[in-house]
Amino acid sequence: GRAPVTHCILIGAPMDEGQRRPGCLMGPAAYRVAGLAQTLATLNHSVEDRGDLSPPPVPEAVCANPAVHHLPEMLAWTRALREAMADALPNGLPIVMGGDHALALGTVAGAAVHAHRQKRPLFILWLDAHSDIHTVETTTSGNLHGTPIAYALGLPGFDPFPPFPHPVPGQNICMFGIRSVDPAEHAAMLDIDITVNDMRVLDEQGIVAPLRAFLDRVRAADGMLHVSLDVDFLDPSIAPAVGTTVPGGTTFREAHLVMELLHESGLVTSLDLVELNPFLDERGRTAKLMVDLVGSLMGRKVFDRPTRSF
Ligand code: 4U7
Ligand code: MN
Ligand code: MN
Ligand code: MN
Repeated sequence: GRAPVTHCILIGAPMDEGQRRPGCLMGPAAYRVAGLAQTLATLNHSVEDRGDLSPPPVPEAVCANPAVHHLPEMLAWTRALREAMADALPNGLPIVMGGDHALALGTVAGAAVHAHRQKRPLFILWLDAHSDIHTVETTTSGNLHGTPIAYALGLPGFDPFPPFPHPVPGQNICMFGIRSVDPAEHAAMLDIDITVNDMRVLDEQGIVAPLRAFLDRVRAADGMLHVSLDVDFLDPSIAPAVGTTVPGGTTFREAHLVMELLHESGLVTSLDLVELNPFLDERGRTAKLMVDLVGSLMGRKVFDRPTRSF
């Protein structure tokens, strides 16, 4: 049978102030060139491209950690993305084209606002080499792309950010692909009931069992599911266009299998595509791989087995 059509809402977030290597701001353009909208249309989905956000910077923002940089810009992006996400969710499936991972400070907040309005719990699937659970106070790099999980949990240490609208409990957060955790992050995770499927877990158990276990919990709770896909979830040998390469990432087939299982679940309600740095790409291969993964998430199959009617 034909998959039900989804209304996909593309939102561009051309920003790269959440880390120090310029280039992620070209991400939305690269996804458009790589054919994201066409890929979705081919799968019978309707597509609305809302263009790129360009928030004005918030003047005069300061925090106690001298390492933190671009704080006014990050506050502005967080606010703009929270509103864009909360506005889009009632109308379809928002796909936010980043931009570095600091954009999730806003997208997850917007998803939390919407889930609260729907009186449904929010779940987060974090596909990443990193745990991104620093606070504005604990980050030593000062790069806020390493902080969105702590913000979503409602942890202290986020002045001068607005309080996270409706904090997501650790039990509702599941990480996959983890292979780089800083000491302060490790300490934070020991205090929180959060599922950390690091690469060791995936090596031993594979992708399917741990992912199904999480998706079963989302379904049982009638939850909304925000998926945040960091390019560095993938092994750098297949996805070179990223500033923070960490060896030992997921393979082409593991990543596609995650997307295929997510499609089959029918549970995904919003998606971030983050950390693509087109300046570091090789003839667009990472951008194209990310678009292909979205294709699998949205229903493309290797072999679409028809339901037998005879
Ligand atoms: B990404 C790091 F020190 N933990 O805080 C930091 F290892 O969005 C990396 O997952 C953060 O790419 C990576 O700077 C953030 C580092
Ligand atoms: Mn990340
Ligand atoms: Mn990462
Ligand atoms: Mn990164």
